[in-house]
Amino acid sequence: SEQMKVETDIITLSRFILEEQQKHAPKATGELTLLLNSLQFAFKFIAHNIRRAELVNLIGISGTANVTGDVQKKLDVIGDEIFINAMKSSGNVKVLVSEEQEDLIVFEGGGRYAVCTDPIDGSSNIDAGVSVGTIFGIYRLKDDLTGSIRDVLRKGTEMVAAGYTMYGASAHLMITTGRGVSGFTLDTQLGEFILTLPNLKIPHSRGIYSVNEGNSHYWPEYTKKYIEDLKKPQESLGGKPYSARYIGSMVADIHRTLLYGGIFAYPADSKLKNGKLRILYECFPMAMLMEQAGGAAINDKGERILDILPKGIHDKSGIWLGSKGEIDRYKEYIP
Ligand code: AHM
Ligand code: MG
Repeated sequence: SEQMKVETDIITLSRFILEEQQKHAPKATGELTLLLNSLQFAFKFIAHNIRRAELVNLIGISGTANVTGDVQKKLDVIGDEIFINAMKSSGNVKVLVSEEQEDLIVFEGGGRYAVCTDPIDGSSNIDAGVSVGTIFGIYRLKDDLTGSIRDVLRKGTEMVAAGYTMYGASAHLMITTGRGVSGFTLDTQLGEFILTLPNLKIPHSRGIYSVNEGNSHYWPEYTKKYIEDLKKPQESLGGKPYSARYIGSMVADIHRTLLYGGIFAYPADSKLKNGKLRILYECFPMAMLMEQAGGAAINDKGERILDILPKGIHDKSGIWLGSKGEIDRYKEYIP
């Protein structure tokens, strides 16, 4: 008779979230669970469109510029619309901050949560088929549920969940609700995210650095010195120097860093006084994931990223994150 080796008891994202809630918050209302379900719909829908883009030639300049000044591609607009519609219809989101929207959006009706997102980060890479991703951070609203900027201008430590979905050869979702990091892979046939990396931990150290070295002319001396030293033969690496790896798509660079270890940075410099990456929907979610995976995330002064209090929804910060051992090494150079 025919025999096949089939796993018949897989853990889907929906099952994982329900089981987590039963285990840790049996009296919870289930609103966050519903919100996470709306989120996963947005990820699947965006993944589908990115895949389709090559076929139907969606790629191209849409003619509108987003608030941070870069040229918006059609997929950015589509990703943003998909995200806004999914959050609006979930009924559990009151406030939405998107990289593509200058102002925050306050939805009418209920919802106890605020979501901050970059719907398609790294979109300048799409034409070359490089992986891009959706980054998100979630806050529970403050006591009055009117929904205002106060709900998102908060420290990263106050987030209840954060993560990203990377759209590559497969779609990978990495998520934390403050109890470690779980990794899921989208099975497009089933239409489900399947738990593939339970309780992911980042290696303590690894000889890989990831930074746009084209900006090094503008770096402060201690940053230059740190990177120069990484290029010298390392005793800890059997006499080899560090390897450089930079994709230029944050989600892809962070995904590799989480899995293999190393350090990723977008430093502040004399031109980009606060770096390039946005606090609410780029730095905070990645910092929470890193910490929950056993790594660390700091700014150029060595201060913890999650302790920053943003003053505006699109504020930026220099950022260094990755393996604990690598962050500690960088810290030794900070004057
Ligand atoms: P975007 O939000 O406009 O896509 O820009 C963010 C991206 C990140 O994904 C990436 O880490 C960074 O910009 C790369 O910047 P650079 O090209 O300056 O190295
Ligand atoms: Mg972006």
